[in-house]
Amino acid sequence: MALLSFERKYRVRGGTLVGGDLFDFWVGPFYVGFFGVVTLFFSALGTVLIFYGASLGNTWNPWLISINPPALEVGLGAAPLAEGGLWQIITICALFAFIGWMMREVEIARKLGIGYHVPFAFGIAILAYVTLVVIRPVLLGAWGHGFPYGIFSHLDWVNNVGYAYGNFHYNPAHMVAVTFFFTTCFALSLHGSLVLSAVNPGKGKTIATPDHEDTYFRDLIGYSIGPLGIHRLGLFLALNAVVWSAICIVISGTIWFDAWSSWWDWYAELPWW
Ligand code: BCL
Ligand code: BCL
Ligand code: BPH
Repeated sequence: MALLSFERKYRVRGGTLVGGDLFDFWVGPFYVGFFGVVTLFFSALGTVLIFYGASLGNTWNPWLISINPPALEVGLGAAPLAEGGLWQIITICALFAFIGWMMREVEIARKLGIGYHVPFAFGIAILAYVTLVVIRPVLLGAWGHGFPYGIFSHLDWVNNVGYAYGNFHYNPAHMVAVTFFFTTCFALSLHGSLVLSAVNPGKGKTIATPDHEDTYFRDLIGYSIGPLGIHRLGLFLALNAVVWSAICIVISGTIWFDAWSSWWDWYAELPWW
């Protein structure tokens, strides 16, 4: 990979949050740092435990392997390894691996002197995971409400939890989240295609400028959000998609217990119909 022109100046010590100079080095293209070591350790441990859990189960079929959370009766206590304890330890490993990864992003941003936007955005993804396996289970009083770690089994969990509230599509926060996901794809498809149309015109032709890009959308729909604005909009849409996802699941079973379709009764009961 091509070296950045300023890499010699950039690849110097400093900017770390923890560990001082100790892990302040690169391995090939990868920055290590204290948090790189943290991530590596917990990723490896978590993955090994998944394989150990698989060896206790009855299949090596990758689609079917599943590490299940404890039974609901265990509540918020610790479970024996083979009966949900592995899931609990793997969850802790995953949390440290994800947060370590985010902190490593922070250290890289500090070294480069750029903003913390990427780790912040990843933090929102972590928040969604924490909502699913920590916040909601704690509010409901049992780790058994977390989702199982298996390719197919976690789909069963989504399906079963969905139908526990009737038609989950009626969950208003789920509606907002789904709409944000669709809108994120819409925005990225416009942005990706517009940039390529201007800066990848084909051999021998000159590339166009941001002015061309702005003019394209002004001609088409009367408005262009601009080169900086599109990235703000994109980030806003993507983060909202996940924040509303976290909201839609955390309110299910904690403040709404019924079928989500009956949440809309207030609407049918408005006095003017
Ligand atoms: Mg899921 C699907 C992982 C939470 C609902 N889900 C997927 C698959 C992948 C996965 C196996 C493709 C995802 C993808 O491309 O994302 N899900 C996954 C993980 C978590 C998770 C790792 C997590 O929180 C730690 N999923 C959840 C929660 C639900 C949920 C519980 C709401 C978000 N998920 C669904 C539904 C579907 C999936 C519904 C699908 O239809 C789809 C599928 O086909 O399932 C069979 C975008 C991210 C990327 C493109 C980046 C690359 C990510 C890679 C592909 C992840 C590989 C995970 C690996 C197999 C897990 C083991 C880790 C190792 C031990 C290290
Ligand atoms: Mg729904 C949730 C869309 C139908 C029940 N549903 C969601 C949301 C999303 C969505 C808004 C999941 C995204 C998310 O949370 O990401 N649902 C959606 C759509 C339809 C739909 C578009 C549709 O029909 C067109 N849902 C239904 C039907 C119900 C239903 C009606 C089932 C019958 N739906 C549920 C339930 C849930 C959802 C139940 C949820 O719990 C879920 C939700 O809101 O969860 C919060 C968030 C992202 C994550 C959690 C991923 C976190 C990733 C972590 C931090 C990093 C992983 C790293 C990985 C291990 C590394 C791998 C190794 C490397 C690759 C090397
Ligand atoms: O580095 C990255 O990207 C290149 C970071 C990342 C991000 C980032 C990063 O900077 C950002 C900004 C986002 N994700 C954003 C978002 C969206 C908006 C907030 C949101 C929709 C989303 N990410 C979703 C997802 C999903 C979904 C929808 O399911 C997945 C699967 C991911 N993101 C995945 C990832 C990784 C590719 C990467 C990332 N998002 C973070 C890599 C990382 O944390 O590495 C350290 C950890 C490991 C290498 C492995 C840990 C292993 C565990 C210890 C054991 C496994 C436990 C797990 C719970 C089992 C699950 C089994 C499944 C089958 C269910």
